[in-house]
Amino acid sequence: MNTKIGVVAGSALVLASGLAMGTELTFTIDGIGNFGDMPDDYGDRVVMLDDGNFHYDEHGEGFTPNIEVDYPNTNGIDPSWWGSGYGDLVGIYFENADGNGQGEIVLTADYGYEVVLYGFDMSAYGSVFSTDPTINAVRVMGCSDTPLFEELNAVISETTHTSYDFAQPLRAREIRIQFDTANLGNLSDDIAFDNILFGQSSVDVEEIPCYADYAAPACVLNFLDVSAFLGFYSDGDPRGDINQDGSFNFLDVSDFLQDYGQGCDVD
Ligand SMILES: [Ca+2]
Ligand SMILES: [Ca+2]
Ligand SMILES: [Ca+2]
Ligand SMILES: [Ca+2]
Repeated sequence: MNTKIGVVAGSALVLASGLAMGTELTFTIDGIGNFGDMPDDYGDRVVMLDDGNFHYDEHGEGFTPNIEVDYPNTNGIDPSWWGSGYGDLVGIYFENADGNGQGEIVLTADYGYEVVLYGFDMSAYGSVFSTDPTINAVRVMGCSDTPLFEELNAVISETTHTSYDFAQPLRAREIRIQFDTANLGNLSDDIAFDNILFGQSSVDVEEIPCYADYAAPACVLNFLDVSAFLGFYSDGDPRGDINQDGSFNFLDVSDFLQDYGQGCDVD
């Protein structure tokens, strides 16, 4: 194993083995073939290892019923599946649009939860590279503009795989795992993601970053969040009692407007 961030990875796994680790996206999917579109519901609200055609792994108790996974396909991005040939990984995510090279997997937690990212693997398609290729970047973004993790000029194994293990797991309401392989030109599609290992944890109500971000899209405040607040407020839902004093009045509206005004550039 070609471990890039691996100095403490071993101890992190030992430490974490006694904790809830959650779900691992292995991209083991029945009935899909090379170049197949990555199914957008693979990874959504995982509660079991084998769910129809979708198969997962996990490294401890607990799954991720409050997290959805998405594979963006805007801006010409073509999220796709491949069987083997990317290093030693089998069943992988790749971005099939030659020359685009903007791979992205998005994990979004329900309101009151956060995604906990432990790590993932990457590899390069062995038959087109004679040495391990260097790509522009591997990056993990949260809601803020500041990356939670970034490696520029990352070297990716074409023989085995390159592991990104976070001894201190990355946490955010929404986590976007990205690679930028545009520097590879028409070989930009020859880089893979696999074995995305993540969990979820609930966030104490006083600690919720961007409290007003009730509704999808996460990390963005818009009229849907306002509408959700008004619904909670008028229904007497505790989420609308922002100052948590048990009553619903102008103080909650005022707190909402203040939170809303602060935006969501925070993790
Ligand atoms: Ca999904
Ligand atoms: Ca796999
Ligand atoms: Ca929102
Ligand atoms: Ca109140």
